[in-house]
Amino acid sequence: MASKEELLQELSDAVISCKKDRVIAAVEKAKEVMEPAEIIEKGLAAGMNQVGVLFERGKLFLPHVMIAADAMTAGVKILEADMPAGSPKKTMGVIVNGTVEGDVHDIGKSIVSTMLQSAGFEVHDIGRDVPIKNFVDKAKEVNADMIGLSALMTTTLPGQKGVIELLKEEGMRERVKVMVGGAPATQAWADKIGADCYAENASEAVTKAKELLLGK
Ligand code: B12
Repeated sequence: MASKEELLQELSDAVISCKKDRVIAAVEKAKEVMEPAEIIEKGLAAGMNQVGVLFERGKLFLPHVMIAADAMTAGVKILEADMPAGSPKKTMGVIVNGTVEGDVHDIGKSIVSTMLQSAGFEVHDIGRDVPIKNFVDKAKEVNADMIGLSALMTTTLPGQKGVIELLKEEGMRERVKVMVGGAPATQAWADKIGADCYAENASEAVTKAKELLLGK
């Protein structure tokens, strides 16, 4: 029987190989002994980060990244089916989540949505490349308690600030909390733009959302 470390390595290697079948096989094996969050964050996402490094160094090209992303998404889908569907309760909190304008990266954002949902929050995932105004409009429509903003590029980070500014203009900032995330976001950035919190990954997003919205 493979150790946990070996299984995590297998998951990561499978994503780097860009082979969907390999990712699916590794996920099926790992889910016997690990929780979905651990498989995603320590296995699949670790591989995806490595893909990013290889891309940056010119060792992998964009089509590889796209195929690797597709393979990772297939792995996450299997795990989603295993996660408690969570009967979303308005009492836990209503969250609008999306990736900001100009940014099509949505794997991490979608994992955050799934995990928040399975923790019991009512989540409205409004997709990727979402204009600032749409976040605020959706928050009004569903009477949101919090907006989650994902940005994966330094060039799209300012969109997070834009949403906070529009919330202020609309007189909604006191009522709607803002959580930011995505690889280039940091706690310092969150403080700078006046977000309520920053979370590094999906598990932390759940913990912080509970702290912010439920006080625990
Ligand atoms: C996969 C990928 C793609 C895929 C995206 C597929 C998809 N459907 O998402 C494709 C191939 C389409 C792509 C395209 C591009 N990409 Co790209 N991509 C990546 C890559 C390799 C991995 C991202 C990923 O999915 N990681 C795995 C997930 C699980 O992690 P994550 O997204 O970070 O999410 C976790 C946390 O950040 C956090 N989180 C995420 N969102 C949120 C939200 C909230 C509210 C919270 C609390 C937390 C949170 O929780 C998540 C789960 O734990 C990164 C490299 C990297 N290391 O990030 C580059 C990267 C982001 N891409 C990059 C670039 C440049 C591009 C392109 C411009 C390339 C090009 N020349 O065309 C285009 C962008 C097009 C656009 N307008 O958006 C650069 C960005 C550089 C920068 N300026 O900052 C990176 C960093 C690669 C690099 N090193 O150069 N890309």
